[in-house]
Parts: sequence; C-alpha cells; structure tokens
Amino acid sequence: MNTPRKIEHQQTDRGYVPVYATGVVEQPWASYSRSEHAVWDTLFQRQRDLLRGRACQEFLDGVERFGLGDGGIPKFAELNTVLGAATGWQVVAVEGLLPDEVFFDHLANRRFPVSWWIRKPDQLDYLSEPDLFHDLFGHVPLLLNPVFADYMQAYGRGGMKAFKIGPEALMNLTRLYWYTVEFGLIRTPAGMRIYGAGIVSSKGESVYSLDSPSPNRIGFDIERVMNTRYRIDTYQQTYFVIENFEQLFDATRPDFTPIYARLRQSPAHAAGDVLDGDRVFTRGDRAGWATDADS
Ligand code: HBI
Ligand code: FE
Repeated sequence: MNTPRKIEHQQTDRGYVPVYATGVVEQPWASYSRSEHAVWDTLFQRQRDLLRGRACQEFLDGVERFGLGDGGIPKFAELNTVLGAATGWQVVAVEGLLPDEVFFDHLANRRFPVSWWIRKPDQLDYLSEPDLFHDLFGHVPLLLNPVFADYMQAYGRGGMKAFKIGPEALMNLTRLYWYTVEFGLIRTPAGMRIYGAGIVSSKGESVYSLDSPSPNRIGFDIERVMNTRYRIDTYQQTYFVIENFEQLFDATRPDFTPIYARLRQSPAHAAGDVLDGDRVFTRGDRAGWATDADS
C-alpha cells in the first residue's frame, strides 16, 4: 500500500494524531478501552446471530475468514494481511467521513477507509456518522469476494470521473452507492439475502429489509437506481435486488457519460415510487413511511 504523505497532527480526544494527506491515521489499537472492546463484542455477537439466514453467504464467509469474532476490536494490520493476499485491498484508518474525491481516490486504489473510533455504549442502535463497527463489520468482509472487490474499485474510478463532471453526476453515483453498497439485497436459491453494509450493521434494518411488507423490493437497474432519491434518516422505502455480484460489476463497464446526460433530462424518482418498467418482487404497503422529503 502506498502510505500517503503525513501533513499535520490533529488534536483528538486521544491527543495529537498524525493525519495524512488523504485523511489516513494510524489505528490507535493500544489505546482502545475495555469498554470500547466490549461495544465491538456486543454489536458483533448481536449481528452475527441475527444475520444467520439473512446475510448472503459471501458476507458470512468473509466475517469468518477475518476472525472478526475472535474478541475485541480487530487490528487493521492483521486484517490487511488476509485482505491484501485475497484481493489486494487494504483497510486504512481515518477520522471519519472524507470529502467525496478523497474517498473515491481511496476506493480507486483499493484502500477502504474505516473510522478508527467506535460508538459509545448508549449509541448501540443509531449514530449519525459511520463508526468503526459500521465500516469494518459492514463493508470489509465482502472485500474478500473478488467480484465485489472489483466492483468497489470500479465504483471509486467512476467516482473520480463523476467528481470532475459535476454535482448531478456525483449525485447519480452517490445513489448507486446507497442502493448497492449500503442497502443492497441479492437473490439466492434460498431466497433474498442482504449484502448492503448499512443493513448488516443495523439490528432493526437486518429484519425490516427482508421481512417487512412495508418497502418495495425491485430488480436492480443502474439507471433506475441512479435516478432514485433515498432516505437518510429512516429505513429504506425501496430496496434494489441484484441477481449476483457479476451483474453489479458488469453494470460499471460502460462509460457513464451518456447515462448522466439522459438522467439530467429526467426528474429523479421519489424513494418509494414503483414505475411501470420495474421488475417488482414486492410492492410495499408503505406502512409507517415518513412523509417528509427524500434526500
Ligand atoms: N467517507 N470515510 C468515508 N466513508 C464513506 O463511506 C464515505 C465517505 N465520503 C463520501 C461517501 N462515503 C459517500 O458520499 C459516497 O456515496 C461516495
Ligand atoms: Fe457505509
């Protein structure tokens, strides 16, 4: 991994930490408290038990291969030995959300940014920004799957191009990330399964996304997804379903420029819309949906 250049020391509640040009810091593993390790163990055991029969097998296999349940917050350096050998990806510790272009550059270079801090015991069920549990447990196991790993790098490259095109293209790509990497479902012979990080790291949504009659579940189509607004503050009103990870990676092969041009001509769909051309697996009954504006 090409270690980014150090640029400054940033004051955090653990004193001064070196922050690199691309937001990368060292994982302060030795300074995690017993309570922080216990938060990881609590969240891990709860989600592992809940996700049996709910998360896709590729995700569950990744969790086992990394030994994420061995007790306490994992050491990124140890995970990177396994991850680097499998798909050339590396986990890098960061302070939190990064500017889009910095984030895309990491993905384009097979570096996945993981927040070095973990939520407090009183934040188990909701927090405003992705923490170590969301990023590491939610996103990293699937990076051991070669096709999904290729998709994530292709997404990062697409993000670098979209960033140069402009805000509408960026929004189209952000929606693609949201409805696949964060909240995606996948069909399997045993039924629908979860692969999205935002779902597998959430106790409530791990159940709601598969069991609730409220949301729509619609077949994945990249233009449909890029043109559909989403919910930040509630469970999703629509989940998009892929057949397999190859379908996802293949969707990133064409140049997106003509897609962006077409989408600029058509108003975005509301998060809960069901359209004539949709492949509808479940038409939601909309129970409990928020009525305020989508993002
Ligand atoms: N930064 N650290 C971090 N993690 C993310 O998941 C992330 C980000 N910056 C931007 C971002 N995600 C989203 O805008 C993506 O849709 C690009
Ligand atoms: Fe995420």
